[in-house]
Amino acid sequence: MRFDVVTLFPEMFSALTQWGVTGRACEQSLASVQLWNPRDFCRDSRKTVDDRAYGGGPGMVMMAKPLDDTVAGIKAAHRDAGIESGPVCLLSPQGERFSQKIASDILKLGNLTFVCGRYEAIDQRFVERNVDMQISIGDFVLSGGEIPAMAIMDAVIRLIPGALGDGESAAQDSFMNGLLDYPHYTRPEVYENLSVPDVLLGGHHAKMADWRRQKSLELTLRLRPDLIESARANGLLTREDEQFLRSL
Ligand code: 4G3
Repeated sequence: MRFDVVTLFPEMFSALTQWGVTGRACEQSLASVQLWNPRDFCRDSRKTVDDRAYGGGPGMVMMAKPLDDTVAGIKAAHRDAGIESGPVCLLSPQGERFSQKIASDILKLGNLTFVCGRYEAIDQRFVERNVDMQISIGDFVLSGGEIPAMAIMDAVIRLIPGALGDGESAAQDSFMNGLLDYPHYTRPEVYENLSVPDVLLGGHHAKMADWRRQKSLELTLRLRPDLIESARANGLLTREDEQFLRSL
């Protein structure tokens, strides 16, 4: 999976590329994150990337030209590398809400370019000429698109076969089955008067699997009933699941 990222703050991405599961995936070349700074595509000596908004108002707007030239540079690099350019995605509160489904769709693309906005906004003519899709990670405003881009890349990289080590499995993750995760415990057996549920100590594997499934269903029904509806619509609930849900 190759990501190209347009950002005024490329150093931020070491949080993704240098640490943990995502860092290892980059090291093993399962994922590659190429960083592109629009300042490097400026022709003026001041390296200007922003200007005041037409119509007035507070805050600056990112200029179309440096961003346009950066995306053109990325597409030229793809051509040189013999890679098919994937879509250009703007991180924006106006975008489609990110989800596990979108993460797996991005993985199938194989290549995606993220544009991370800074300042108040981006010139609309850059958006019209270059942006194929807009994604939001939630209904809130951040100071830039870098953290949303990293959140999305993390979710996608975890899905690359081999990115998770032995004992970690994306298939077991919460949401891969459309439900919330069940509770987890480790040693000690009693902590501050709170015991690990007996069923997890008994070593009866079918019973433990049933308990975990039921806890997932119970928590999801209580906290996110909308996910139960979707799981049902997607055929992810068995007759046993439905019977258990009716018993609650
Ligand atoms: C405004 C994404 C702000 C326009 C980006 C980019 C939140 C999200 C920004 C724009 C962002 C999100 C940068 N804040 N909810 N800030 O995913 O194109």
